[in-house]
Amino acid sequence: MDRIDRMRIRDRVKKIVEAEDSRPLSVAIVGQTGVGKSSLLNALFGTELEVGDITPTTKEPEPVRMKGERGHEIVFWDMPGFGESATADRGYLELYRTRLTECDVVLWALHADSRSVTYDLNVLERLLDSAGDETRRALVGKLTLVLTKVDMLAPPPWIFAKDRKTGFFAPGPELAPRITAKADYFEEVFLAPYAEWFRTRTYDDCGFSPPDGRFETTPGHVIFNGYLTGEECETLSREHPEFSKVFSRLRDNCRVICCSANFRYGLVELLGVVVNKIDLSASGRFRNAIGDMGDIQRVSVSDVRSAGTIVVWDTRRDRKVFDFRDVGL
Ligand SMILES: Nc1nc2c(ncn2[C@@H]2O[C@H](COP(=O)(O)OP(=O)(O)OP(=O)(O)O)[C@@H](O)[C@H]2O)c(=O)[nH]1
Ligand SMILES: [Mg+2]
Repeated sequence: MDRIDRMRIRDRVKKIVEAEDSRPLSVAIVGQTGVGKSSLLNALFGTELEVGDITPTTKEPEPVRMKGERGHEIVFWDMPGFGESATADRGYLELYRTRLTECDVVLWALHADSRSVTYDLNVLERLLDSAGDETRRALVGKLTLVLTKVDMLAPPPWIFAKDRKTGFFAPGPELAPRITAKADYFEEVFLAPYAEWFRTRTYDDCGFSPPDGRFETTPGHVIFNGYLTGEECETLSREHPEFSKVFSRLRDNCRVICCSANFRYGLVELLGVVVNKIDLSASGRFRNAIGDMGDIQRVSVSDVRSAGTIVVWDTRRDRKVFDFRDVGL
């Protein structure tokens, strides 16, 4: 490659980055009513989106803005949940269709403590049914599955690792593999059926050269046509360790993320996947913002205490024996 060619390529990459730099980036969070979409955004961004304990709550798409460097931002759209009623769903489906086309990433939220995906898959099919092959490919490639409320999974305990007045939640030794198994289950039943429609990309930071025909490269990007399973990602990384970061980012594009808004669990991982998935330059623009966000998973001791639910009552003596909220943490 001569000097002129190299300059041409550099100019092209610069143009792509500049074009993407000025493009507004957006993410939609969708899913059934009550799965915890608004709560998750509140946990991520400290917003006060309305949250409902009993009835469907979000009725209109609500924007939440995440600021990056130099004034860049990603707009997260909190969407109304489907499953409220047949009439409401028809309207929401139209909203979803528009938003899905416009957004760069679609977070599809599912309640972790459930096994049924028929209703959600039905909605996804209705969104995709009128789409031609290219549109279908583009839409499926945007999907990231998020399991919400993992704090409700059994068996307990969750561990609160405390330092001074704050700490972090982590699943106990029996629960951690169950959470992984849950993620695998949902990947199998929700994402794997769409394997042939997946087309994801990441930035190229290592001079990637395609190991097989499913990979493509464009200046600055690596594209993977297909669905990269965890197993395949490991095999590829073993065979081509110099490209392991690219494989792992491509794998992240189709991985299921497990979160809890209440325990502020999985939040950094979720944002990392969103930013990687968005585009080549978003990673640079938002890397620092995410770096600073390690603390968003911190929970204050007073919040842990007020979330405490166990009270032991001695019925013979008619008095309280134990109240978690009284425990000195
Ligand atoms: N245990 C637990 N409960 C949660 C969590 N996130 C949300 N909830 C509860 O789930 C219920 C519904 O939460 P929302 O955030 O309003 O759910 P939504 O998906 O936005 O609902 P719609 O706006 O109707 O679509 C509320 O009672 C929340 O307190 C979580 O991480 N853990
Ligand atoms: Mg809501």
